[in-house]
Amino acid sequence: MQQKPFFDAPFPDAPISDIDPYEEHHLEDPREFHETLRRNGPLVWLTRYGVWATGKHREVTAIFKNFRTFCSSRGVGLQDFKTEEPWRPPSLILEADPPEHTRMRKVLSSVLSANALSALRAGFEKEAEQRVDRLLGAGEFDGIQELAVGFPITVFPDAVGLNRENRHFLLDYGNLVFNMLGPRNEIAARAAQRAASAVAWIAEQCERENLADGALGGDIYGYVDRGEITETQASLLVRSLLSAGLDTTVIAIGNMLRCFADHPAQWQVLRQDPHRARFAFEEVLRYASPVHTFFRTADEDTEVSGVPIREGAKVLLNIDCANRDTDRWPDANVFDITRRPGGQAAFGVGIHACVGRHLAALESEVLLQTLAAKVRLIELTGAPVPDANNALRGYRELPMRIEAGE
Ligand code: OVM
Repeated sequence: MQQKPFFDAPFPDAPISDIDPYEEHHLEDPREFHETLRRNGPLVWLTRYGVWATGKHREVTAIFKNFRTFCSSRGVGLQDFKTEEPWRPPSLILEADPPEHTRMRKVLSSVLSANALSALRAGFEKEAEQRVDRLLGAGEFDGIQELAVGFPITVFPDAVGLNRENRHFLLDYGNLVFNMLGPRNEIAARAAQRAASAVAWIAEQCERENLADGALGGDIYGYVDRGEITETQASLLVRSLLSAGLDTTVIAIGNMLRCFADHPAQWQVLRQDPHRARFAFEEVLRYASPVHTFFRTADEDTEVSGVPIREGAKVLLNIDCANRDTDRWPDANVFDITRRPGGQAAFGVGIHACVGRHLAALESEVLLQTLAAKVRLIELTGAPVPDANNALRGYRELPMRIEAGE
């Protein structure tokens, strides 16, 4: 048998663990890893990878906020871009620090502002209604294929301005991007195999001539025309939309369906007052966070909550554990859409907090409101099949049915 790697603790008496959070069973069910993080907190050294890890809300938030010491330009996965070659040209926004990050962020945050997106709502509603009406007569169906994938895979590429062919490549690509944030394990290898044709296809879709006018992709190229960014930068910013924009919302919607199927009383609370959809979505993100892990890299010697961290150290930030931290929310393990889940970390915190969150919220909110208006009951009809991913946590299959009701 192959010897497991072992990285010595960086100082005597450092809290250490040999757990491998990237084993498939931990990715599918993180409770044991979360327990390890809590028991050894606030930071624990993972001997299998030679990285620090935290799942405490306080430390996760503090590290996200401290973007000068804990940089993103050395990669937000397990790999350090300073010593290892990234698998693709780094993202100009995700894998960048100020001041470069700031300029790119400005472009994407105005293209993706709540205001700029409001024109999309009516089209999203129409698509959601047709889809839900069709499923009401369908009996048993797979909630992942029919709703979590089916809805965003139509409205999102339309919003960006992609043409209609080969849209399934978007899922393969997003899946690869997130898996490549972890170790080069079996899961990452399978993702790379599946996405073999997607990588070149994505690069092509990012070119100006393949993007419809009057959609988000074209809006990004508008900044080229005004001399604010280069053509190459625009294509990489479109690549960011395509990398981060689909798999994340697919998983969020899948997790949302599971949350309400498991908590029928909460479904009734929402149906009484569909305007709660926006808060309900935030609570889903807190309770079942789609992105479980991002890393930061210490760019200088520092300390966090008394733990010394050396320059070059990677820190694993376990977002879904932080979002279940009972020091932050005493009833963190209760799914309650009436809470104000302010401070939930699923979109990240600080300068890198999700720039597409308004689009994600719009998609989820429209679907949720449509379901709330037409559906009395959301019910699982079989066991959900988890989808192991090095950075995302969601389902591959969700057998379910929905029942009509005013
Ligand atoms: C990007 C990118 C990729 C993955 C995730 C992400 C969550 C961004 O290419 O910029 O944010």
